[in-house]
Amino acid sequence: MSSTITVPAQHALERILSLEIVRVTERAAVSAARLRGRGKDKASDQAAVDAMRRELNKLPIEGTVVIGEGELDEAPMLFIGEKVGTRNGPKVDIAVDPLEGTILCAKNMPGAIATMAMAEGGTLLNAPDVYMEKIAIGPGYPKGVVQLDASSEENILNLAKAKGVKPEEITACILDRPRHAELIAGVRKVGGAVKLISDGDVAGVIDCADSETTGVDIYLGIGGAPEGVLAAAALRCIGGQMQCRLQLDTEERRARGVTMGITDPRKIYEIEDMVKGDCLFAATGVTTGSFLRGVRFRKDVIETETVVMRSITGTVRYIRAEHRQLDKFHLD
Ligand code: VTB
Repeated sequence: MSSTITVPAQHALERILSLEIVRVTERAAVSAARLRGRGKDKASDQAAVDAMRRELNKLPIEGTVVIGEGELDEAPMLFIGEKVGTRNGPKVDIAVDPLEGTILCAKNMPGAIATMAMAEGGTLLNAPDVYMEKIAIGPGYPKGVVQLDASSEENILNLAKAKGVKPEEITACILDRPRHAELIAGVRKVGGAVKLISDGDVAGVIDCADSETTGVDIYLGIGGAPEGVLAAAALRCIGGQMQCRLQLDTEERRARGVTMGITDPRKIYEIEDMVKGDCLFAATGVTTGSFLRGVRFRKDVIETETVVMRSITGTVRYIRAEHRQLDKFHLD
């Protein structure tokens, strides 16, 4: 007797897209990696943007970039509102950061990635390109154990209690910026450790989801809003908690928020507010980091490592690819 498994059309398509988006971040990562260590952050970013856009336009989707390289007047490509894809497929929202960690790439330092997320049309937060306050932890904790508006002291103590360890065993990942001096002092005051990163807070948030491997339990601090939405998409797939607030602290920023539908400038966003439906997330290593190996250029082969996640099933795949036909790599 044979049985047929019926997969809803929309989901079947989504499954295929989860592999399609791997190509997008792979190509962006390879293009950026060619410029690793050249001290050219803008050029490597541009290379990643070009490659990502070219690949996105091959996908069978009717895509709208909602998190991109910037708002229309400041970004010629992959700007917020740009339409991508063949227009022959589902309506989807796209969030991209073709090169997250441009400086890391320019200096050939660990942790640069090419990343994107895709979600059903109208379900990703349309965030202006401003700063965002963020707090994130991995899965397995009671809801609300850490809070954006609590002090870092309180958050470390509450997290340690929930984890069943001493505060000394908690590590917070924080961007190394003068604006975080108080936050860092608070973590250390109660015995917690701080892992400072120079850039790359998408990876900083993702690291919280696997603290045994990465040694990071909590992400704290102010980073970019686009990176916040991308990180929320990843956590929606693998579990965890996140609270964020856009820094709409000037009239001009509040007005930009309003044009994107943000009427409450002080709103605290949880993962489900930033990524309302099912989503896919992919990231390819440009330089080797905590969870991805960087691009390797061998004699006849280019190797990439990509993680791709799917929220509907929570599946996380690591895809190591060997790319041949190097002469065609830019063209096909
Ligand atoms: C973060 C980080 C980025 O910007 O969002 C950070 O993820 C925040 O901005 O990799 P400042 O650099 O202005 O503090 C990056 O470091 C660079 O885009």
